[in-house]
Amino acid sequence: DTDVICLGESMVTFLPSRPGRLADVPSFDRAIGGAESNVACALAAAGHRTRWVGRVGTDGFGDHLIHAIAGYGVDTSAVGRDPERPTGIYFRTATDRATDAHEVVYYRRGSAASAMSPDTVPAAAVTGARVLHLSGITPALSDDCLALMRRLTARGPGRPLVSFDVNHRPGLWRDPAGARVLLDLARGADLVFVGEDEAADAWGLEGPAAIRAALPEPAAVVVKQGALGATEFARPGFAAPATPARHTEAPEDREEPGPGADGPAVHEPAPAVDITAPVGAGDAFAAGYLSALLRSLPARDRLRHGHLMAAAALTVPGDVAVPPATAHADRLAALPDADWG
Ligand code: KDG
Repeated sequence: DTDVICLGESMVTFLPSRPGRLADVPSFDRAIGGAESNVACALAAAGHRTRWVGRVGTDGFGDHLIHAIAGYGVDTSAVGRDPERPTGIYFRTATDRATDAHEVVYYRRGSAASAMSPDTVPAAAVTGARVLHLSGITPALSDDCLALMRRLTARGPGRPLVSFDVNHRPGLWRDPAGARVLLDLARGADLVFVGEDEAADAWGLEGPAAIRAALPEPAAVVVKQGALGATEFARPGFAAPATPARHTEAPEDREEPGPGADGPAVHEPAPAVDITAPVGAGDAFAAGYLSALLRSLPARDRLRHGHLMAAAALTVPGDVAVPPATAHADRLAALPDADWG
């Protein structure tokens, strides 16, 4: 049985050997990226049974991704191989410490993952977990990927808890209605992660309360506020199902949260860290939060575990960070408010 299934495109990532503009960097080191597999790797490293569902070419980059992600303990048996299309790759520059900016160039148009669809991703691959984690990158990849996302976020009996990280990537959307599509998909999820800045850019929504008001359907919405911390809005009793959902039968332990009033919003500040590279921090936050949710921890601890995993990702150059040992993270998350942050 699986705790979490993460579905999305993973890419071989090329990290610059030194700072500077992309035009000037002479060489790159190979690493792995992909928002959803980053979440899967961090969750598996934290001890959760995790599957990554994606699609790669039959090229060496595809071999490497599967090997590297499986190396974190992630089940890669449902990853599709496409002999016609290449594995996506991307290059980026180092983060400029003064401006926080970095350049990213993707080579993923027409990639193997862009051919994910309701036909190429078997239902069995995305069935049988407590949580299904998705992101707003996938629907930007192709019409087929959007159709798959619509299917996976359609409400119905017996589905797992659907977690959705908005991950608005304006550069990937060819459709000007992309931001609107993301709002619709988010409304189909049970748990949404979104950045406060991201919601302002994509939807013109200002502040956590306005974001929650625009997303009333999910049982929980987590607004990430950068260095300030994060705020969770959730219906009373929000929890992950105790056992995997089967699409054929409604899980007995799962109460479908109906629309209703939230419990009190919970805000947790983020601990201060010296940032090496911000890429992957949002994925790590989601992994820390989901890990705590799977362990039935309360809102404060869910947010703190999110912050702790994000801190680990912020302080390494690559997209995936090895999370702190759970026992250590538990000790930090239990600190009194005065000592936290
Ligand atoms: O969140 C980190 C991801 O952005 C990175 O790993 C690459 O998935 C990626 C993307 O599409 O930008």
